Amino acid sequence: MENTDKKQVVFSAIQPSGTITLGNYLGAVRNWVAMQNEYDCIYALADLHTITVRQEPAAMRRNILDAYASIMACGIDVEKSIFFIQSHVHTHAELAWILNCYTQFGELSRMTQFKDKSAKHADNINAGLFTYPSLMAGDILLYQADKVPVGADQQQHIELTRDIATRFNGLYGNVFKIPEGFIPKNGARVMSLQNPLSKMSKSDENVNGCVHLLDPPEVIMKKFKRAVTDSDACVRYAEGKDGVNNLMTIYGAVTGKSYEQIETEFAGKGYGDFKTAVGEAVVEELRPIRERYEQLIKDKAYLESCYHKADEIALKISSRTLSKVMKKIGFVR
Ligand code: AQP
Repeated sequence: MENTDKKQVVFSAIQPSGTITLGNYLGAVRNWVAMQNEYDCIYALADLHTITVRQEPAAMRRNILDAYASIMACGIDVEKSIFFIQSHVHTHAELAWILNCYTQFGELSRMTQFKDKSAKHADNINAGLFTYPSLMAGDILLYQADKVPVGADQQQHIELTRDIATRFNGLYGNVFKIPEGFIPKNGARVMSLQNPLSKMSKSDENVNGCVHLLDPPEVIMKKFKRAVTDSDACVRYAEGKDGVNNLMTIYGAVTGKSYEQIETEFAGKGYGDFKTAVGEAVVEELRPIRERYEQLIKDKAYLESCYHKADEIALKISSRTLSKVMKKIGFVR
C-alpha cells in the first residue's frame, strides 16, 4: 500500500566560508529549524562550494567546525534532521560533473552571483566559480528535495536547478523531483549595515557591515549604532531610505512586527532610539545561540559523531539517485 503520510523532503546548505551572519540566519537557517517537524530535512555544510574563493587551510578547518556547531546551536536537531558535510559524501562531486554536461555555458554566464563574485575576486575567476550552480543543483537533486529554504539571493540558482532537472527528465524520463525555493516573507534579503545596497555577507571586508551570530552583545550594539541611515530622521519604510528600510526589515524579522507597527512604535523618536531597539532585539535573538555554541564547540568528539552519522545516511540516500542517473545516461554499472 502506498504510504500517503510520507513527508516532503527539504534540502538546503550553507558555505562555511566564515562566521555565519545574521543574513544567513534570517534568510535561511531560521527556516531550516522551523521546518524540522513538518518535513524530512536534510542540511549540509557546503565546503566544496567554499573553495571557489581561495581559503587559508587552517582558517577553513576552523570555519567548518565552527559553522557546524553554530548551525546546531541555532536549533538543528540531529535526531530529527540529517546535517552532514558535503565533501564527506562523494556523490556530490560526481553528480556535479555529470550535470555540468547538461548545463549550458549561456545559462551559467547569466548568474548574478558569478558576475558579483568575479568582480570581487578578479584575480581568481576560476572554473569552479563559474560552475558553482551545477554543484548546487546536484546537492539538491540528489535528495529528490521538494523544498529548498534559501534567501532571495539564491532564487536564480534554484530556477536554474529546476531548468537542469526538467531538461534531464525530458531526455531520460522521471529521474529528478523538480524542487521549489522556499523564501521567507521577512528577512529574505538582509543588507550590509554600512552599504545597504549590497547584501550582508560573511566575507564582507568591512566588519561593521555584518553582524555575526557569535558577536558579543556589545559588538552587536556598536554595529547597529554605526549603521548607515539618512538625514530624514524619521523611521518609515520608503524608496531611497535603504539603510532605514534594512533596519526595519531586521527589526520586523526578529520581533514579528509589520512595517506599520514599527513606524507607529517609533513615531516622533529619532534614529538613535530606533537603532538601540534593533540592536537589543538582535542581541536577545542571538543570545541563546551563542550560549549553546559555546557548549557545543568544546565537545569536538560529539560534533564529529554527529556529522559522521549524518554523512553515512546522506551517502546512502544520494547514491540511489546517482546510480539511477548513471544508468539512464548509459554508464555500465
Ligand atoms: N544577506 C542575506 N540575507 C538573507 N539571506 C542570506 N543568505 C546569505 N546572505 C543573506 C542565505 O544564506 C544561505 C547560505 O548562504 P551561503 O553561505 O551558501 O552563500 P552566500 O549566499 O554567498 O552567503 P554569504 O554570507 O554572502 O557568503 P560569502 O560571503 O562567502 O559569499 C543561503 O540560503 C543564502 O540565500
